[in-house]
Amino acid sequence: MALLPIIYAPDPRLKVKCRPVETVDQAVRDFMRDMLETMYAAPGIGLSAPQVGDTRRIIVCDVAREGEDPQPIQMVNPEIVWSSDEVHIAEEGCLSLPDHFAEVERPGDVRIRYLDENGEAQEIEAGGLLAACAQHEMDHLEGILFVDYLSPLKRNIILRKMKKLKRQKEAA
Ligand code: K1U
Ligand code: ZN
Repeated sequence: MALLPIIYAPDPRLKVKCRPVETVDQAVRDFMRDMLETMYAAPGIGLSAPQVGDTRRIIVCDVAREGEDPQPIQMVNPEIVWSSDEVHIAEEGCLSLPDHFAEVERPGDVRIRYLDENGEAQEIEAGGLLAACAQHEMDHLEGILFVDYLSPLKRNIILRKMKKLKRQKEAA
């Protein structure tokens, strides 16, 4: 088990379109286990491979509330095969943009097709927080961050603050 370092924006590695996984083997399973461990430690409710410097189409989510049993979901090559016309607006955060939050509008319900940790094809219908989280993570696989949905003014304020934080960390 290993904690993986999370990449902070702005970083070109967060703007890359990820490539499909060809085979779900033990190395992929080990990587997804490390991603889950990293997500729980952060703490977060989701994590995508590019956030830890990997260009494969892999995401993990767990939207269980505090006190509930964990409900980890590991998705390889996830695709949205149906989205509701109804949209939801909800506040989102991002482990690559720590301490920044904004409202994002997305389809409220989605059907997602993916390969599970055994390489088996699965389809789930997600709503609520899981729908928002899975769409946020799948955006990461396209190089899209939640700030890309904001006005240029709001996006630039957040990215400027992130650049300043990086400079301060480098100087420390
Ligand atoms: O992809 C990421 O950066 C993870 C991100 C996922 C996400 C959050 C909110 C809406 C959509 C997607 C996070 O997990 S940010 C941290 C967070 O939301 C959280 C942390 C601790 C407890 C509860 C939530
Ligand atoms: Zn994110």
